[in-house]
Amino acid sequence: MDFKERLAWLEREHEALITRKNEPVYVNGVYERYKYPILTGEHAPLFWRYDLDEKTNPFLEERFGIHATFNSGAIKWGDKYVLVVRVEAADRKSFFAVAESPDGVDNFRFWDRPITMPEYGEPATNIYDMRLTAHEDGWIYGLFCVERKDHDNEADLSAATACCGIARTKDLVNWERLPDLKSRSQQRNVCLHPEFVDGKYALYTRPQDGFIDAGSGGGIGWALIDDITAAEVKEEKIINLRHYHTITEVKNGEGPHPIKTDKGWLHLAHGVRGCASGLRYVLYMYMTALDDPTRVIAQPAGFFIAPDGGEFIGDVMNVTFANGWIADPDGKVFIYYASSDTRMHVATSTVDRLVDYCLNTEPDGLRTGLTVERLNRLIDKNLNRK
Ligand code: M1P
Repeated sequence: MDFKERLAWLEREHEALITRKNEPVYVNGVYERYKYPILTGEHAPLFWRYDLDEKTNPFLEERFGIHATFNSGAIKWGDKYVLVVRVEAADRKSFFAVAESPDGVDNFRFWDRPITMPEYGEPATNIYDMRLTAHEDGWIYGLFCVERKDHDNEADLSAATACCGIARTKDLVNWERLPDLKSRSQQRNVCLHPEFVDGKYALYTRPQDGFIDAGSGGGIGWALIDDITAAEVKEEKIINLRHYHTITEVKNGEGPHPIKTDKGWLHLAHGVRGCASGLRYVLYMYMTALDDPTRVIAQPAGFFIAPDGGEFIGDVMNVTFANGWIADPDGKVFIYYASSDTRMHVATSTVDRLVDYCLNTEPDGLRTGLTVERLNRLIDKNLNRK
């Protein structure tokens, strides 16, 4: 193929990928999963990946590898479903880019340019996993993980620190960077609650002992912040605890900000456990009281979404992770989740179905005998059905 033929072929393949119609394939009553990922590295525009000038790139070689697209924040933007995607280049650095779809499932297409995120303090080595919140103060906030080299451990090339970066915008293009969150511990998976609580900004936090290890962190935390332009965690309480021999034994973390319903706040989170093949990341849900977002009122046993089929495979195997969902005014919910730190998927449900799932699925009894009792209650109910 000469340059022109190859370019025409690339353009055809790229357009076919972006416009491919997705199909719901897995139905458990709680949500629908879809056959194809909604975003992959190959969805990135060709003009990000290739020098399209025949004079400087006669073989039409890829000049900028886009390796993965995952862990996206989400927001409804006018009538568009918009993701702020963690895009990882072949050099392992991730950055944010916006992709939009007309219906929340199909035709996700990247905006022309990635987000140029202003720096704060020491320039970040990496930034990722933005949680978007349209706050009642009128701004859209993006809270994300900022990774820097751990200068106390220069000799260890993988020693890093994690903290929460904070930026806000009115148009998703121009971002005002605010100071990073001050906290006694390292932080990842921090998310801003959409409403003021007692007149203050409220954060879901995830205190951790080190860059990877949540250790004594205990679970998902909560902190009230006086001034978002100088945010500091002064007091932090754990609102969603981890437990031995559960899906959250090693770590957990809040996903996107909770959805307000008339029965309480619906939360989506991830839980991590260890096994012989490494860490296993699954999604779970819980609900908190409307008048007190820190009081858990329901938490179904086990996972809500776990890796399935090809989702097991990727850069970091056996991972499902979500930091974005969109609830439409008609009650439809689009759950955006990533598999194995590689690609984005969607699952669809409704507020009513998710509330029903949370309120009517029994909690984890934390030991096998109670799991069998729970199963027998369901069997009795069904076998005694008239
Ligand atoms: O690799 C799996 C995930 O690991 C981290 O999540 P956590 O802090 O809960 O361990 C994050 O780096 C996340 O981006 C990643 O998907």
